[in-house]
Amino acid sequence: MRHNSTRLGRANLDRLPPAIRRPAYDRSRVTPGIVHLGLGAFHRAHQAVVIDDSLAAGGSSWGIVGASLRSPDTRDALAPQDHLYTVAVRAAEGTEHRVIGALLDSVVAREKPAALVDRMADPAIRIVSLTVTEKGYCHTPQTGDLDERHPDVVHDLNNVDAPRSAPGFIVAALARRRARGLAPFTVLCCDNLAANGHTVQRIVTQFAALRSKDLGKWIADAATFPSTMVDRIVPETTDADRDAVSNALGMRDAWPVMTEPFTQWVVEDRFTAGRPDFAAAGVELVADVKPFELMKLRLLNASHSALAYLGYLAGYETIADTMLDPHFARLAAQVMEEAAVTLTMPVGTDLAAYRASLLKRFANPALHHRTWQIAMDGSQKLPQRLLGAMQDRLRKDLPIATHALAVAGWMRYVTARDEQGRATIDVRDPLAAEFAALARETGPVAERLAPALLGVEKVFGPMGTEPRLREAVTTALGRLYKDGARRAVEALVSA
Ligand code: CS2
Repeated sequence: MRHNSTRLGRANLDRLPPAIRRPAYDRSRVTPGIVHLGLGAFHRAHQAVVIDDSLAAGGSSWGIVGASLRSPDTRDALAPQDHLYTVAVRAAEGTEHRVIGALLDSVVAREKPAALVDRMADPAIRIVSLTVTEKGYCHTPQTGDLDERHPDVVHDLNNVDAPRSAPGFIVAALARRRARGLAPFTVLCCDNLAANGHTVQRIVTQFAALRSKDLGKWIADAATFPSTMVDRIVPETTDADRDAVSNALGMRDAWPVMTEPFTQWVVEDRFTAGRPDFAAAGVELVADVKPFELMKLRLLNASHSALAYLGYLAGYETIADTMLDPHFARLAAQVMEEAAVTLTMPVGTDLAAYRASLLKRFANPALHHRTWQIAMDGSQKLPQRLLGAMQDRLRKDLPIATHALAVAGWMRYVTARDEQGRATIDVRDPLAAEFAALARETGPVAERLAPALLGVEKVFGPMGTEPRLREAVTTALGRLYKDGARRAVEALVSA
């Protein structure tokens, strides 16, 4: 095939078909201003696109240096194509392709940790942004505190100039800047954590204080950690996606990213060392992101997780497949209904329209978003997605049946056994072994399994002993064992 011989790259941009959008600025003049930790598909389909727009709108000093913490795969795919890659925006009506130029270089932290610290300490770098997923912060999601016994934290405290973890890199680079008399960079968390900026500030200052009290204080006083709400659905790229994009391009892109038309980024405007022209690139700059973050976590992510666990158990491969089942579409709507009353939004926010738009996005038939992908790392996701809303509802004496079924779906899922009792579920979670051991001890009995999992403090904290929560989750898990996910969902939404 023709595209196999040509590779996307600087020298070939002019040979792309006219319908393919490409960088609308002189890329040779762009210099790095941002180091991004966690160079995954989400960053490339979300923040990097915004930066690409802001480069087109002017400022050429905000190019991105991307760092993968562990795997060399992204660097190996993108370096041979001058770090150019395609974003394929998929809708029922068709796909739009856009080549992004904002990523200038990439590094693999594991290979040369000291070089990455150097780069982050360079005065030209004024923002360090992150998408390292929930588990990348080495914290306890339930409390928001640094997990001082996390193996990466222990490692990084013993190897301060050659760290492994995201907090370790941030602290090492900030310490270096302080020693050189430089201002700190702004730390911009773009992960789905509750109060993500505050949470990361807490984790980073706790980490720094373990090195030295002064350093902790300097970071707390001088650095800023704006909170952000990031939103765009980005499924994992498959080989079929690579082929489809390469065909559209007429040349090979080794790692394009797939996404939906919708994109949103709400950011607190607290940047100590300047920032790109975000407003020109469609970013919403606000004084307080918290309500938007909670709205997204409790409406989008909560219903996403509910669909992922229960949909997976019911045998659905993707979110769009799951949404074709009217009972599951209703389930998603019902999770949102339960969560909505726990939110306090600024005047003018149209929550009903937001909820309706989420249901449409989930149903996008062109996105192949696997339930298994979203089901990953539930131990890190449950507190901010489901448990917070349950706690708020219980405080108001409101029922929690829909959220309880979602939590029960997670419990059933982490046993790693499918509805036929076969050990077929590939559970990816930092606590997977602990959950599997508990499930082995209790057996598939709701009255035993539910309390055992609710007792995992890191996930449930004190909520695990709340009697109403216990009862609702145990009842829901009992239904799942008795009737299976499909019938349990149907019964719930028909009640
Ligand atoms: C998903 C999110 O994988 C997951 O847990 O719920 O990645 C979701 O697609 C994004 O937050 C959408 O912005």
